[in-house]
Amino acid sequence: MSTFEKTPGWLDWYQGPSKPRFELPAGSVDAHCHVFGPGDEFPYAPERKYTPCDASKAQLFALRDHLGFARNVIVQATCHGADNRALVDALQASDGKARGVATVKRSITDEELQHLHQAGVRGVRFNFVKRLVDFTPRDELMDIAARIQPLGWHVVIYFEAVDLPELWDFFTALPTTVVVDHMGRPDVSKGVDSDEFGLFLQFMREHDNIWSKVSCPERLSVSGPPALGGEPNAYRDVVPFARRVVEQFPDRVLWGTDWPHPNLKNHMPDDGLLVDFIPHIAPTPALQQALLVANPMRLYWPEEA
Ligand code: 0GY
Repeated sequence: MSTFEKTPGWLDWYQGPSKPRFELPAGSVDAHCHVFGPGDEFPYAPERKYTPCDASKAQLFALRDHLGFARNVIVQATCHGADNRALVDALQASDGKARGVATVKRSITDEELQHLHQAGVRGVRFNFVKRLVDFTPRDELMDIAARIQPLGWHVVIYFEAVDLPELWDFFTALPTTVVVDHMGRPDVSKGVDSDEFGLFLQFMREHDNIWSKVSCPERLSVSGPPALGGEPNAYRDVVPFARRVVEQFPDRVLWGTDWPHPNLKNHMPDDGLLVDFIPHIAPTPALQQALLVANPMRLYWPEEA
């Protein structure tokens, strides 16, 4: 139990997730998840915008095994700022079954980058969601991108759909593979044929270095989860969005649980149900194999892909 006090209203991750009905292909990768602390061992960053509950590496690895994943990609959460110690600790304890995406500052040394690489980091995350981070100047981010490119790393970007027009030129100038978190957070109430989502599809169509995570239906959904014991197709209003991205760009999509689900305000998803969402967005075995195995392996374990 950490001595940090959680943000008021903070929802803890779901205990006792169901066993998914969907059987994941062998070698599946949960390509977006986090560890939080534990705060007493890896203190949360002073500049954080929220204080979470603890979510340890052991708890993440237990969830991986329970759901049937083989590997994880652990993404540095903003509550740890640019202090990647909890991430590195989890990677080093994973027995090669986890790779990471870090947050770094321009001041990072080459030795520190090498240390992260050896631990299993393969990307950096640039966050543009204003409720999560303070502004970082674009020239600083571009410098970081240039530093990590020779390591074969990529850049993960997190932003809201309304901000894509303003960020477009910066994103398309990045010299690496670029992975968008959660489809650029579309407003699903606007519909899959909206100009806003059309712009996102255009963004991917015109730039073949841009990939997308088709994750986080629980974050994007307006219709929400099923009622207890209700129909299994949870978060159905997100299905057309994710399915369109999967079908149009089958070789550039990734999927992740987003465990332990930071900042959800009205419900906490059952991770087993989230896995059951996958066949709705990737309806064929070939699409599932690409989404869950071939694509993440190419990006994070290219030596084994
Ligand atoms: C996510 C989403 C969120 C938070 C973070 O690093 C983070 O704090 O990514 C969010 O609040 O939308 O992908 O975990």
